[in-house]
Amino acid sequence: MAKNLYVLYNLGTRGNIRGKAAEGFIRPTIMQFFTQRPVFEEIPKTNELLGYTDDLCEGGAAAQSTTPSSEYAASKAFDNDPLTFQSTIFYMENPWIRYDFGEGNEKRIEKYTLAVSDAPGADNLNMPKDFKIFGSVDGSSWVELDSRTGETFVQGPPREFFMENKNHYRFYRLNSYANNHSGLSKCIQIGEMEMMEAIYG
Ligand SMILES: [Ca+2]
Ligand SMILES: [Ca+2]
Repeated sequence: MAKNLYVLYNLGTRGNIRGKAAEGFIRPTIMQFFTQRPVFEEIPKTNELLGYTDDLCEGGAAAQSTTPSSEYAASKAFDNDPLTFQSTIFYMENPWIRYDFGEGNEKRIEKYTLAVSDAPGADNLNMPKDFKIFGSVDGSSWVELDSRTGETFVQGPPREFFMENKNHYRFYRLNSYANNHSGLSKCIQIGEMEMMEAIYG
């Protein structure tokens, strides 16, 4: 289309075309030439980030490295109850917590939140300080998606974390390498963990 317009323009300047040219072809101004030019190139989609979904951790299955008692099961970090929290065994090193979205329910998680429990006995120093997030399609081979060090938490609104992730995974796992205790405690105690997908336009 643009090429045709260009040809018409050239013919017009020579006065060689019939019809309108005979009546006086008006040369388009440069601005008209460009503004009237049809768009012939698809403008690439910008993949603009529009926002994030709500928490998607519903209906899945939680697990963790060790559990002192059912009161502190991994599911307590995904029960939407700020007064409950999961816990791994106090002195066991390198604890982890995992969430399984289920087969056929893979998610491309690019945001997560972590919150200290509001329970009176909750210890914010048992939140993970140095940790990584991994994703997995099968629960056995894991891909590192995010790495954090020196993170601290206080009771109150959840802390938000953002990470780039180009793939859908069924499983997500948080591995803790240290909490904020300097003593014997190696456990993690998370009141609530949420995971969200990014929404692109
Ligand atoms: Ca939730
Ligand atoms: Ca909870």
